[in-house]
Amino acid sequence: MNDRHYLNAAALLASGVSTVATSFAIYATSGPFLVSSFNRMVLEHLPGWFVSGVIQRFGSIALEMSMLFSGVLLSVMLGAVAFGGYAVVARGMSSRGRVAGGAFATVLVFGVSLAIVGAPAAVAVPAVVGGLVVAYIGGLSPDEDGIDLRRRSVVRSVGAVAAFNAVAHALGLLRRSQTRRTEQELQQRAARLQAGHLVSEAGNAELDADGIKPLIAEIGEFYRVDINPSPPSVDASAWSLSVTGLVDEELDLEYLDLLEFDVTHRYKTIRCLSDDIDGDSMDMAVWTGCRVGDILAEAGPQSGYAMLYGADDYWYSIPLEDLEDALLAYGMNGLELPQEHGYPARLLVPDRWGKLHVKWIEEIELIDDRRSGYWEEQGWHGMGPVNAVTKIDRINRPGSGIQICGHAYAGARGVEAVEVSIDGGETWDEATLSRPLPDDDTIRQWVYEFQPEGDSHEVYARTVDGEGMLQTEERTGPFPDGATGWVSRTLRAE
Ligand SMILES: Nc1nc2c(c(=O)[nH]1)N[C@H]1C(S)=C(S)[C@@H](COP(=O)(O)O)O[C@H]1N2
Ligand SMILES: [Mo]
Repeated sequence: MNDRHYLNAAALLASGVSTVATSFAIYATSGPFLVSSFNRMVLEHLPGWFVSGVIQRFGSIALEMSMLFSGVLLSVMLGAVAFGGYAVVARGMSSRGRVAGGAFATVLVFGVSLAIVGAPAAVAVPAVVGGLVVAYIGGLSPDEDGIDLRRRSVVRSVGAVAAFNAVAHALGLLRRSQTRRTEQELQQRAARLQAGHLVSEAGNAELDADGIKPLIAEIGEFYRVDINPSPPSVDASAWSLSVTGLVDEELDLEYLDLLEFDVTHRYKTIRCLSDDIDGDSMDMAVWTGCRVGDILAEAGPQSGYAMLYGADDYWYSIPLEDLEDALLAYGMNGLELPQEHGYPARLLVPDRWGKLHVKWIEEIELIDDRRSGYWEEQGWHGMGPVNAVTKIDRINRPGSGIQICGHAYAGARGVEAVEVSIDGGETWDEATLSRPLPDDDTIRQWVYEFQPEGDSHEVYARTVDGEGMLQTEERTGPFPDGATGWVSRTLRAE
């Protein structure tokens, strides 16, 4: 290696490290930090059993190690991108070439970082720093007899970059310690990673058909129902969940206290009572949290009913037996529970309509007797299991055939079969289903293909649940008990 090569290698490494250090200085180890996002990507590409195994075996150390590994790998990658871009443009080493090279390197680093983090504002400053550093050091030229470390330009450049990195790392560390980074937070992050794997596993269970609804809804796609136009913003550090009323001992649990209970991940669908047969108010996600039964056991309930209160003045009463196996969720699809879906924590009640899944939950009060709930006051019913529903997502016409695809849900009973009739209900045939997921309360996708005959087909689809019950034929609207009936379409032969 000659001195030119040393300088190039130095430019590459210094640029990559400086980009990452800048991101660290700004975001510490929070979400938009480049290495946090990159580490997630790396771990997602490793097999789930491997990552879960390592995390279970080595706990938080495994996570620190993977962050370190990802940090080094990412620094080298971003440095190579920056240097590559710089070198292509700044060939002649004229000062204009250096500026153009640095600018091009910035654009490339910005693009790659954006692909990793997904938020332009979070990567702009680190990318500019990466471009500046590569132009700064890459623009140095070795003397004829090698790099003279006493030469002022070299000393100045290397010294400035080193000083910058020292300050950036110090800032990042300081901010990290200020953000109350405890063992529990690391545990929580490990839990999120495991949930991320469950999201990928659901992807593997899916059917392959154009326009079919994915099993797991992305957070931005997940339907929302709120009694207010905008969700309450609850500060997790000031928040607590209190368990009050008829209990042996009242509890007041802070956010981090929740992490002391065993972590549970669950695939679960939420369906709104107002969801029509052809409606859109039903989605599934992977939820992370703790069992409400574990919390209740600490409080020692002395009655059979509870009142649930959300921070938005939303309230419901519920029999205690429904609450035992409910989940107090603080994570969704491997991420922190989003504000819209109830941050810091929400309830998820097995086999019940969405309205009972109180978001922004603040208090569980044990009471003597059943009382009503927010939507009951408006005349709605539906305190029992959710109705089965079969939905059509898309009709495809591959070649001369017709392909119908959709998804189906039957609460905790599960979807055993989806039956399709193409002759107005005379005869029925079974659709192909996506692989079942391990939990109750999960959606299955379905696909049915046939060759059209005659002018048109009256198509019906219906679900048989895990207890062998056929979905109700009678068509009713959602109010007040939830919609029933078979979905139908009239398809013309083309
Ligand atoms: N605190 C609170 N919880 C709530 C609601 C609400 O308005 N406030 N809406 C309920 C209704 S009717 C449904 S269907 C679900 C919807 O949950 P999502 O918005 O996360 O999809 O939340 C339930 N929990
Ligand atoms: Mo709802």
